[in-house]
Amino acid sequence: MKEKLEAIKAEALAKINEAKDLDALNEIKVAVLGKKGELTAVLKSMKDVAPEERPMVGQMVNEAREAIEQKLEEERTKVARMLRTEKMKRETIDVTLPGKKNIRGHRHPNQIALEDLERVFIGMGYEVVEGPEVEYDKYNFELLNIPANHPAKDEQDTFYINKEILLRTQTSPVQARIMEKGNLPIRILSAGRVFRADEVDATHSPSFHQVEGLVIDKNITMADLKGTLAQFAKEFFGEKTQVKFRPHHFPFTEPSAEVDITCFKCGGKGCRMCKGSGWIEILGCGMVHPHVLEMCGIDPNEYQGFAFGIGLERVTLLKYEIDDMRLLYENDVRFLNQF
Ligand code: 2NL
Repeated sequence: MKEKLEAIKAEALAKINEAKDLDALNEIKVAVLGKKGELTAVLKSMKDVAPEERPMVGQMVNEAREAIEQKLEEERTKVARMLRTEKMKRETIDVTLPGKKNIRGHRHPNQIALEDLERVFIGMGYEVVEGPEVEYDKYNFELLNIPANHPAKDEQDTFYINKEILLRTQTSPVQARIMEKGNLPIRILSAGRVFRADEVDATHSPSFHQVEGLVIDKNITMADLKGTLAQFAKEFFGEKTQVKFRPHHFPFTEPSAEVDITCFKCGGKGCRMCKGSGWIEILGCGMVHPHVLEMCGIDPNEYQGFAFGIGLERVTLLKYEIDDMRLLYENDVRFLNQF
């Protein structure tokens, strides 16, 4: 009996020493001290022990139990401490590591150019207006004197939703709506996205942006248009910038002109920027066609007006000397962060 107890005790203590985690310790406890445990079995067999030896055997069982329990407790503490140390090691924060940078948002170069444009015209008393990108044929074409057989109305050039409804090809419909409302005089800048069924290349996109100006008042002449755009060119491209008006044709203006500015890179001497000519085309403009005024409910004998249209992307590409419009639509932060 004595040897058996010694053997149980020795084996239990050895197993406890080898145990690697709390589960293993618990298993040993159950196997030795549990209801069906080895030591418990010895206690149960006390009835086979001679009565005079029972106290002695009992004491030995108790000693073995205490020794095992004590060892279990020691090991439990050791294992728990070890697990904790490992956990702390795993969760250590290296405060000397460089921090993660937050990537900041960035104004798109188109947006920067737009706000620069708007600032100039707001300074001259213009109000910035916006309108729907999905428009009626009436506002996009009809009221702007673009007849049914005009090539711009071809399905090759315009995205139609149905016969009457389309994606606006210019921002003028916003202005036509305002003229139709009849609150005169008018001095507005209409800016926004426009759509044309173009193939993508370095200078074309099916969706781009236009900024259009419209002034309607009594006694407005071509001189007002020229003075306004000359002032705009100086404020936007630099004090030395000169403008040149070349006769042109638009259905919605008469007379019409295209405006060139002296090259802001070379000052007019001729360089790569202006392709050697010293001039850069910047916008289209003209006196609002009397028929357009009439169709929008304004009496052309009483009121006149001028209008101009600027391609925003074109201005952005010029301003930042970017040679491919597609870069403006890719939203690559490595590109955007440069402006
Ligand atoms: C261009 C030419 C232009 C207009 C836009 C306009 C608007 C109304 C009435 C008359 Cl409501 N005209 N806008 C006039 C002339 C030229 O844009 O080449 N844009 C990029």
